[in-house]
Amino acid sequence: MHRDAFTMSDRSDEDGDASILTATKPKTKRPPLYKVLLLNDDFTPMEFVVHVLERFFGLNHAQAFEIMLTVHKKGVAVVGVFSHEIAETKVAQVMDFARRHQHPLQCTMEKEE
Ligand code: TYC
Repeated sequence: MHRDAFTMSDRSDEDGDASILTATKPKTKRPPLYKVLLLNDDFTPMEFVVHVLERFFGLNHAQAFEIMLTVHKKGVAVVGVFSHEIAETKVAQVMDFARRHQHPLQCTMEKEE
C-alpha cells in the first residue's frame, strides 16, 4: 500500500482500508553550536595567551600565535565552536587558569546563528 507525506481524508484507498495520514516535517534540527571568544586586554602577556590556546584548544604553536595576534590587533576572535556543554567547560577552564595566574584575560561564549 502506498503511503505519502500528505493528509488523506478518511476514505477507502485503492487497497480498501481507511487511511488518515498526517503531513510531518522531517525532523532534522541539530543542537545549537556556541562560539568561544577570546577578548583582548592590555595586561595579559602574549605568551600566556598562546599557552592558553595550545593547552585548552588543542592548537599548535603557530595556530595559537596567529589567533593571539588576531585578538591583540582586532580586540576579539573566535577560538573554537562547540556544543553548549563543551563551550562552557572551555570558558570556565580559561577563566580559572587566567585568574589563578592573576591575568585579566576574558573568555566568553555566544550562540552561533
Ligand atoms: N594585548 C596583550 C598584550 O599586548 C596581549 C593579548 C592578546 C591579551 C590576546 C589578551 O586575548 C588576548 N600583552
